Amino acid sequence: MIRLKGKDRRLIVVSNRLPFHRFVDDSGKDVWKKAAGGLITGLEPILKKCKGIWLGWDGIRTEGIRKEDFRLVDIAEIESEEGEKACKACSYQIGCVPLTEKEFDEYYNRFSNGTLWALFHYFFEKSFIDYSAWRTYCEVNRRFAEYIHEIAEDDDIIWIQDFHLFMTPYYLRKLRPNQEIHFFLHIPFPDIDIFSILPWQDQILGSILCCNTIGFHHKQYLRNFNEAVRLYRKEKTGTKGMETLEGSVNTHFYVNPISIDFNAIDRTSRKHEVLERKKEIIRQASSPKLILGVDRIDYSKGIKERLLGMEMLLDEHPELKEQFFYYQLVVPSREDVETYIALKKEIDEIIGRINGKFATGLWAPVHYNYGTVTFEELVALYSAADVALVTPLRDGMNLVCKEYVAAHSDNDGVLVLSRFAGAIAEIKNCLPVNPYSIEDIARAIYHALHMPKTERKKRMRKMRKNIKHHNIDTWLQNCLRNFELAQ
Ligand code: GDG
Repeated sequence: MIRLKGKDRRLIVVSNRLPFHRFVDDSGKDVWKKAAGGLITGLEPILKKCKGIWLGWDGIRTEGIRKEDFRLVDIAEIESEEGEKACKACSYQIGCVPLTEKEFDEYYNRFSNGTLWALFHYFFEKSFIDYSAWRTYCEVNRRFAEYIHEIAEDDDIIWIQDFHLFMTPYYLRKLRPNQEIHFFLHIPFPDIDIFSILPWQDQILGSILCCNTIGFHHKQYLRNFNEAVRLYRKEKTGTKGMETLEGSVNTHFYVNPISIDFNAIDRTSRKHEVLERKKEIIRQASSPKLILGVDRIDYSKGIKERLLGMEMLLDEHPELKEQFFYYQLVVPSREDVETYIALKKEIDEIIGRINGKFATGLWAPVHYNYGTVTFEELVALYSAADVALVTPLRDGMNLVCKEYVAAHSDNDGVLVLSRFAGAIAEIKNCLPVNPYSIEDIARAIYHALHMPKTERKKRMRKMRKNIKHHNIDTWLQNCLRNFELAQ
């Protein structure tokens, strides 16, 4: 429960995906696998504390939409691939919203990822306009709204997350004129020149303006949004075939950068098994320095450019051969989307070329892991790494950089961070880079590898203090303060 406006209220978080994906095994039994991603990292600690419900797609593509596919499941009851422990510690409910194969393709792959993700991350040349995909996106967003309507009580706080569900507030407001509905955007809100490319900008603005609050990670995203709203209100042509609901509430906008459960990561980094694993990783790396990259596979994360920076560094500084080892963890994502398949192939080829070019005896500069690791393993990797390379070409926030800092309870380590990650506004003691400039990346790696220990420690202490102070609890409290301010 969450205390808001003098009452204890149930929280219903709504996002495209649930924190667990469902699989059906050979015997027809449901098996759940923990999913990884920034939204899950940010929101799961909140659900664990407040209980409540998390609504989203469970990962199964159905043949049609049947009533029994919508269901509420208690996390403590499900069988997960990782073993019982993963679920027994939690006790919130998940509510499954089904998607068909066609909807998965049009709503998720084509519209959410192909159109919105690309455009909102400034890759307008990759973004495409597909009317059929837009219609399916609206149908699926309406389905989410109808399911929320079915299970919600009047006093529940409905908190809709991210760009996959831009149209859900509109359909939900029609069904529930007096419900408290909030929205948080986890990706950048782009400049007006980019946003205006979208033929459905009015519908999207009209829909999210049906919410009581809208939250952003960065003040620039709010500035861009304000400009879009100003033009929308000035030139208003109507929301094209939709009843105008905008104005039914007085929407409050706010900035609140999401964070991490600092204490949980810090505590994990001090655990005996994690410290042992850290030692083992350092031994296995068998080079004086370990550099780490952790990213979901995505062109916006700048993995390719980072590898080219690494290649330039080794071309210009052959004396660095055998002096470091670069471990790149790439988390599979959007594996059905053509652009992502092509990106993976390109990354594979670049890594092959770099290793072929610089390998000596038993040493090769890049170790590449395409998959996911457990939370403990991730913390061990972070704390073993002397340098973290977090160089997205554009990122709403980026939690990996904050996790790297939280895992360094030894107060050591250097963070190289992109100027285009939302996190740069808060993390002042990193080494900032232009992620499009491979020269800049090469220079920053060189600097990071040669930074004196006293400077490393001074910077790391300051970064830790900042992130420890603005953690996931303070993020939630700030969001709730903004919910209080809303009508
Ligand atoms: C979106 C926005 C914004 C990664 N590999 C493993 C694993 N992870 C976890 C990391 C981190 C998360 O995934 C990735 O978070 P990011 O924030 O870096 O990126 P997105 O997934 O793109 O998230 C982003 C975020 O939403 C929140 O608002 O910051 O800008 O794009 O937490 O730890 N976790 C585990 N194993 C892995 O192998 N356990």
